[in-house]
Parts: sequence; structure tokens; C-alpha cells
Amino acid sequence: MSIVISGTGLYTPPYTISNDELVSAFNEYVAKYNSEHAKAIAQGEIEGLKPSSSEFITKASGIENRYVMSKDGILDTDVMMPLIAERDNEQVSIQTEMAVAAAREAMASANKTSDDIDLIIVACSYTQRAYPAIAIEVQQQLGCKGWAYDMLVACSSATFGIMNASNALLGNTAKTVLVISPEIASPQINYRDRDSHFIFGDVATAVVVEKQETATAQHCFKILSQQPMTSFSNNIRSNFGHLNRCNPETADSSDKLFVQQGRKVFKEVLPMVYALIDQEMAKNNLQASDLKRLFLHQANINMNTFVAKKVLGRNPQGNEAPIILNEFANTASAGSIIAFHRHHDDMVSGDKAIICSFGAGYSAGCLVIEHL
Ligand code: CO8
Repeated sequence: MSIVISGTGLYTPPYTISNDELVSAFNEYVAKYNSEHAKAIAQGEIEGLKPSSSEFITKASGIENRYVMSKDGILDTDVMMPLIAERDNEQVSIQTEMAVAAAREAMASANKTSDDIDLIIVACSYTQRAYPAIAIEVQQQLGCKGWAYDMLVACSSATFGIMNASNALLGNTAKTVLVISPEIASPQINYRDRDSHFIFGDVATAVVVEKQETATAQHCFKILSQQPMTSFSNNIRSNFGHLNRCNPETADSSDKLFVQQGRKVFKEVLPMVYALIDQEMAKNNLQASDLKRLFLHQANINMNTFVAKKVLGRNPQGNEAPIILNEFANTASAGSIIAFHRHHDDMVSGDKAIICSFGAGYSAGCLVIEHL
């Protein structure tokens, strides 16, 4: 039995923040901090903070812009986080709203209605609550029957979610699956940290996964092989969780936000990713020249160029390894799916591609796909 990805959807949040806006707010905060602590800095008791720069951000990461669900507060040096009003239990949750918008587009592109969907997997880096599952609220909003659950594997949530969908289809526990990644990363950014204040943006993606025999969409991609992998590392970590309130002194400390050793991640994750892609290409008897496109995780443009060069044996040309980082920033697990969503319309029967996620965990997920 063959499994296909038959539709994709993208929800883009309403607000944008450019590097210049972000850097200007950060540098205002730095000036204020340094002035308030001028004496201690002069006496060598504490170190002054260094300013950020748009040029560094673009050069080091490829990021130029990000979308956010709420811009309020992020650029205010007294707040420096998105202010998002709590909704009461009768209202639809913000993450569900994002998920449903992406899901509707994916369903339309796959020629599916709510009656066809019998499994919804919300696969992302954070869910806004533990229960009831966001996926079950999405199921209710879309009016789908069947079952639904949430899963978190940070950057590899979407690819692992597609693999779970495929396994559910193969195991006959579902007929048509929605895998949705509503990534609302902006609340987890430490906007006072020079090394990471620019990294993430918000977005939601969705894909429809089904058996080839039921697929009718114009663009259907057969999954030729799928391979997840993980290897524990503290180099990308957030200690945010439901135990935080049990230790009130540290409940709000900066380790409860996204923290990474970016250089180490760069060096350690790349070899894992080459090895995984090599293994999957060998499994499918594929040469670099057989690949039409590489839809890679979008954390850093230099990382993507490295991976693409290693896989293709030369620099990627045109949109062979599309980059969406400039517009969206790092959107955790949604990144490779945005690239896929935006850059598959020109693919034709027989074209092969790789979708590969990598990041926190460490985790990496590789799918080899072929246009039917
Ligand atoms: N402005 C100006 N200069 C800066 C800035 C800044 N903002 N930040 C650092 N610098 C300076 C440093 O101080 C350093 O100066 P010096 O050489 O004098 O010490 C110099 O620039 C170089 O610094 P780095 O070596 O840190 O710079 P890099 O070239 O390594 O770039 C990156 C930093 C962009 C962070 C890069 O290391 C990177 O992208 N690494 C890979 C990261 C990665 O893939 N991470 C995975 C992310 S995790 C994920 O995708 C999902 C997580 C789960 C979701 C979380 C949701 C919130």
C-alpha cells in the first residue's frame, strides 16, 4: 500500500517584525540597562550588554523578517514579550484558530472535506495547554469524526507527525489524516538575549496524508521512505513546563525560555543530517541528480547551504533547496513544510524530493517523496 501527501496549507499571522525594528528595541533596552548599571559596569562588577545588529542577523542566519500573532509588547523595552489576552473556555483557543486556518487550505488542496478526515495530529514544539488536546479542539472546530492527539518533538514535530500519520494509515486506524503544526514560538523567545532574540517567528502549516487509492489532488507525493532519528542534547533547551510553579524562586528565570549553544548545534547537527539523508538516498537507490528539490528545516541559511552542497555535491541552484527563512524566520517544525508548500507547484510526475527536519532533541526526520 502506498501513502501520499496530497495537500498542504499555510496560515500566516497578521503582524510582521523586521530585523531593524527588533534590533532598535533591543538596542534601546541595552542602552537603558547599561545606563542604569553604569557604576557597576565601570567598577567591573558586571559586564555591560552589547548591541545587536541587523547586518549580523541577516549574515549569520538569513533571517530578515518574522510574522507574529501579537506585536504588542515585543518592541516595548519594559515588556519584551508578546502580550496575548487570555481567552475564556468558551472561545476558540489561539493555537486552534491558527491550526484550523492552515487545515482548511490543506483540505481544499487535497479535495477533502471534514467528512473525509478521521485523524488529526497536532505536531509542534509547544501546545498552549496540556489538555484537552489542541488536536481534539481542532477536530471539533472542523467537525471531523475519528480521533485526534497532540505530539511534541520540537523541530521535527511535523516530519515525525507525517510518519505517525503514515503508520496509522498502514495500520488501518485511519483513512485520511491531517498533520497540523501551529507553531507559536514568539512567547518563548528571550527578547533580552542578543544571541537569540531574532531567531523565531509564528506560523501554522498543515498537510493531508492518505492512501494513494483515495487521493485525487493535482499534486500527490508518494512517501518512498521515512526515517526519524533522535540523540539527546542540552544544546537547545527550554525548561518551561508544568513543574515550574513548584519552585517559585526560579519559575520565571531565563532558562524557562529558548536557550541554545548555536555554534555547537551547527557543528553537531550537520553530520547527523548528512548521514540521515545519505542513508535514505541509498535506501531508495537515489543519486543527487535524481532529486528535484530539498525541502530542508529552516533554522539557518548557512546550515541549509552546507547540507544542500553536501547532498548535491555542488551549490544549490534556483529553488533546488528553497529558503523561506528570510520571510518567516525559524518557525521550528513548520519550516520545511512552508518550503514544500510554497515550492511544489512546478513539480511533475516522477520528480523526487526530500523533506528533512532537524533541531532540538536533537531530532531529525527525513522523508523521501515522489510526485505521482
Ligand atoms: N548582533 C551582533 N553580533 C552578535 C549577535 C547579534 N545579535 N549575536 C552574537 N553576535 C556576535 C557574537 O558575540 C560573536 O562575537 P565574537 O566573535 O566577538 O565573540 C559573533 O557575533 C559570532 O557569534 P556566533 O558564533 O554565536 O554566531 P554564529 O555565526 O554561530 O551565528 C546563530 C549564530 C545564528 C545562532 C547560529 O549559530 C545558528 O543558527 N546555529 C544553528 C542553530 C540551530 O539550528 N538551532 C536550532 C534551533 S532550534 C529549533 O529550530 C526549534 C526549537 C524549538 C522551538 C523553539 C520555539 C521558541
